[in-house]
Amino acid sequence: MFENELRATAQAMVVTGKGILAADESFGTANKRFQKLGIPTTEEMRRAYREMLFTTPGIGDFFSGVILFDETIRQSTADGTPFVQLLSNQGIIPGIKLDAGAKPLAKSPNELVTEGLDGLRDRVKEYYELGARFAKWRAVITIGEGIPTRRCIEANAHALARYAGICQEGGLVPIVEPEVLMDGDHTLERSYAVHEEVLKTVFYELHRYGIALDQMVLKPSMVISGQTSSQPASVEAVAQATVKCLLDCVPASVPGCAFLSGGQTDQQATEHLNRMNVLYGGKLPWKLTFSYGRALQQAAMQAWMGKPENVPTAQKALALRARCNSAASVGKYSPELEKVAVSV
Ligand code: 5MM
Repeated sequence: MFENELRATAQAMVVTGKGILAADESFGTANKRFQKLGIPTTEEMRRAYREMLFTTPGIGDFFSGVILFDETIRQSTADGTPFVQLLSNQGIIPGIKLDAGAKPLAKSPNELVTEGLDGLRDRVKEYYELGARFAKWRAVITIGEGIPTRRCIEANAHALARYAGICQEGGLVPIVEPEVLMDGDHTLERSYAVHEEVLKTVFYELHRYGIALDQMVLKPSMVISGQTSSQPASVEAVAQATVKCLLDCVPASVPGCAFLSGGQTDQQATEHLNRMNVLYGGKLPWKLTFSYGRALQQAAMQAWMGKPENVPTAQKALALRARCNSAASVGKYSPELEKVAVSV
């Protein structure tokens, strides 16, 4: 019923030169980030923060979509414009986080499974009526001694596929996000092996559940050495390994891969994406773009600090990251771009 609309939305989400802002931090994550900076953890502060982000002049040139949290999709600017309308007016597609978070997987110490399938059909219907046109579900895979287990990979892939099916039935393009964490001291090769197993399992489950691959977007992590690895991989190695792994695992009918940043520094996330597009842009079956949370927002949040007088500086910080990542999504980023002032 929604097929044409879903196909068009998925294409628009990965349109050339644009990416997705992940602003769907749940209460726990948003409050943790505020607390670190001494920002009060109130509903009004979370609203004011998102208003600062979404009213940044020019973001419609760089963002195709914004992922919202349940609280945020119901909020408005101080002068009463609903956020959904504010984004749509700028040509930005509103999306919604649908998972209920990653919880401990029974009988699998240190592994997580993402919950949120109960009642999902009704929630999809409500969010569609509220104006969302795509959704996100994040599965978390940890690399460590003896993990990830097949049990963990399969449980998460199964949930991703069931979520994606309910989304497509209800008119929301599913972002399928299997995140392999960067935490740990693993090598690039180990990251590759885990990504390959996870992505192959996810696409097997998507197939089993009848998911239309041209009506979804993949949000993968990059194939990268662990944060405490003694052999940190170069930008070139990360770009090559990530694209090779995606070519091995992601069917050509998927319109695009919009990466998460996963704890990389702002500039690392930009450089890795840029290098992939420099090396392979135009030769791949799908677009490679960004769907960053921290790597787009952290400089802006640090500049904002919860103070209205800091809004212009914070918006400049967001606009700078948006512009750099937009350039990276077409292989046109260079570190000099970091120094070119943005006008907001
Ligand atoms: C991995 O997190 C997603 C991408 O963000 P990064 O680029 O910072 O890695 C992000 O969309 C995440 O799912 C949201 O921030 C929501 O997080 P919580 O912890 O609230 O589910």
